Amino acid sequence: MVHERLRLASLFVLASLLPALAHHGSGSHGQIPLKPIESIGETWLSKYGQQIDQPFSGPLAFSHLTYSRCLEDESAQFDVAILGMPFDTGTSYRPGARFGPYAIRSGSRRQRGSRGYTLAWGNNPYEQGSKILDCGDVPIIPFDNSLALDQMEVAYSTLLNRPLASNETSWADTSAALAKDGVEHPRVISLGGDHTIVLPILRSLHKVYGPISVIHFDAHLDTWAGYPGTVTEQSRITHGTFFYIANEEGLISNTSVHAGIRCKLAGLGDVQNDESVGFQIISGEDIDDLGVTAIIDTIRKRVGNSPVYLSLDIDVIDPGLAPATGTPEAGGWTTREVKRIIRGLAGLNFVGADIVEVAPAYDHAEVTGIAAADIVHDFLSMFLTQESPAPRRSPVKDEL
Ligand SMILES: *[C@@H]1O[C@H](CO)[C@@H](O)[C@H](O)[C@H]1NC(C)=O
Ligand SMILES: *[C@@H]1O[C@H](CO)[C@@H](O)[C@H](O)[C@H]1NC(C)=O
Ligand SMILES: [Mn+2]
Repeated sequence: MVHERLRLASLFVLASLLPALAHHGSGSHGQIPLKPIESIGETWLSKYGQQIDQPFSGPLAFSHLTYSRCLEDESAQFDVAILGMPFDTGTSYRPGARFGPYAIRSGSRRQRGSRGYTLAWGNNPYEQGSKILDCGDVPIIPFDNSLALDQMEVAYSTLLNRPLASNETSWADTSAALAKDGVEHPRVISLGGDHTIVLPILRSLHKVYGPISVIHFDAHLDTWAGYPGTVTEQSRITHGTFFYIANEEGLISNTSVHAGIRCKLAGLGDVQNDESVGFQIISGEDIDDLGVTAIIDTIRKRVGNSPVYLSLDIDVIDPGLAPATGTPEAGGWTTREVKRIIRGLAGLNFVGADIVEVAPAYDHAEVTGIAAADIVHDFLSMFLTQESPAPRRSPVKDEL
């Protein structure tokens, strides 16, 4: 029976190909025949005109956006900037996240603004009246972390303080009120880089917004006070301690929340320390016992109307679906679950977001880069959609 179906199916495929094959052979009926080059003066432009890049052609910018060296080109204006932070000298285990911005951009090649509509969100973030630019990478020094942290903070502040490209962004109503200077600031989506990059980002955001809440997706707490052997001031700053330092510096508020925690701990002392840093824990297992809706409600309640920063460590996703990361932990959330939770967070007062710890040397078939790029698309939707879409079926005919 199966065999019979296969045979029928292949006959059908063959039958549908025949006209095309015949056409190819004769080169005449129906379609436009390919004209030979008519003169030596014929150029690509005169023959083919302006073409958009194929998904696999063209320079590497996020989602085929304009790539602009915004740090140096002060005339570059945007409402949302994508900024690479290729830094990985704060990692405790496998290095390689300095290639994260490259991998996320590469994973985004099948995305583009003109095909940005998703059924899940019911909109296209590129068509909400905001100007989105790929602002390139910060050229971070790989030999001196104190210098690297300063470079990242200066770069972030440079973009954060650039005037908006337009005043038609969806967040414009509330954000001026949140900023200390009463001015609306652009949003930056940072591509890490190891998780340490969030410390200079929070330092920069604090100057504009004061203490902010953090929604932190991660397998790990990243609130530890230090690692054994980190005796100098600089060595205290790592991808597992930056939130502790951020709290010491008064950068974050005590209404922050983790989502997806499942790493092994030294004991309950780690949890007490985490609380004192300002976090509430939603564990990886909570998704089975509470479900995504309760997780979304918990996060929303915790951060309320405060200015909020979202930081997503790719290791929150199960290593089976996102293997390319420095400190993988078994038993994580699916990409779809993470996307669902993000979709439940629209309308909060987001002041920025990042995705970190993508280390493509450990990837297979780009699965991690593609997942990360897809989540960046969700960040854009989250920033530029006023309210989370209601749970719904795919559009039925009368909705179209
Ligand atoms: C946006 O609004 C601000 C404050 O009202 C104004 O100074 C600025 O020129 C406006 N920018 C654009 C692009 O309209
Ligand atoms: C945060 O700190 C303030 C001031 O100390 C306190 O009133 C509030 O209850 C704390 N909130 C949480 C969620 O711990
Ligand atoms: Mn982390």
